[in-house]
Amino acid sequence: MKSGNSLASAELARRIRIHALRMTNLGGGSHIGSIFSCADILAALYGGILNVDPAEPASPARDRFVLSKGHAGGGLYAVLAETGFFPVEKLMTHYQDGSQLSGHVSHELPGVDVSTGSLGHGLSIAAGMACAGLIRSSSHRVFCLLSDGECDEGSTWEAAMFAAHHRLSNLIAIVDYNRIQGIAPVSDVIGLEPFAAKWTSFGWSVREIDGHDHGTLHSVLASIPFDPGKPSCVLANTVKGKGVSFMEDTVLWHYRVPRGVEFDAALAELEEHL
Ligand SMILES: Cc1ncc(C[n+]2csc(CCOP(=O)(O)OP(=O)(O)O)c2C)c(N)n1
Repeated sequence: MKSGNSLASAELARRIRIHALRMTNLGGGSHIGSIFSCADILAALYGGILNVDPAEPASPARDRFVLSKGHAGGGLYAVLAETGFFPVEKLMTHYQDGSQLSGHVSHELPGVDVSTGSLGHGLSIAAGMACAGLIRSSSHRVFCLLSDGECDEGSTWEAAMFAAHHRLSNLIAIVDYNRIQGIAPVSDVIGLEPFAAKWTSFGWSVREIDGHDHGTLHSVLASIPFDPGKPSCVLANTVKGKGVSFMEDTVLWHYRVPRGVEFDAALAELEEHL
């Protein structure tokens, strides 16, 4: 049975997916599969884990969140709007000329600290923010959501070494492990297994979870840091395109724009569930 927290967070994830579907349909740009893959993680973070306040988005004490897989910006915008950082109506300007809601994440919006989208940089930025927090004895934490494709990049592992060396226990990497990149499965590009063992050997404390299970997301993310003096890594096993049957686990829906009958069918599935 789902607790109140995880029920609310599952409903938030469903709203993120519905907004993102409409936003990508209207804007004519996508990464819908990437957004659906991490919608549950975003919902869990903003639905009770992150210490953030839409009334005071720049509070020095706030937890920081870096969406390193910045091409899923539509999902971040949707959860920020749903949790009160800006009006929900603004979401429909996504991908439009002159909009603050660019396809990749823009820090022009309240609640966003870092512009992202050039893959492979987010963990380095997050590690720097976490290091600064420790130096200043601040209690805030820094959460970074990465894609598996970014773990094929050397910069990610350099940041991982830095974080362990500096004992950044206020840093949390969540990897959206959907096993598909932009044009091929991860295993065909550069395989990551044994993935958990890699993070462990780099000095991180690791938990492997189902990244769509809200109860597990909440309980694991609430138990950070997993070990004193170590950065924490959550390997979240996910399905690209999760939530719409014909989009799930397909490379095609990494960037295809949902239109016409496909849009209608996807919306019907999302509106039916929960
Ligand atoms: C440095 C860089 N190179 C290329 C791209 C273009 N690009 C956008 S998404 C993507 C791959 C997506 O796969 P993955 O990183 O695993 O993310 P997922 O959407 O599956 O979560 C690429 C190569 C980019 N954004 N940044």
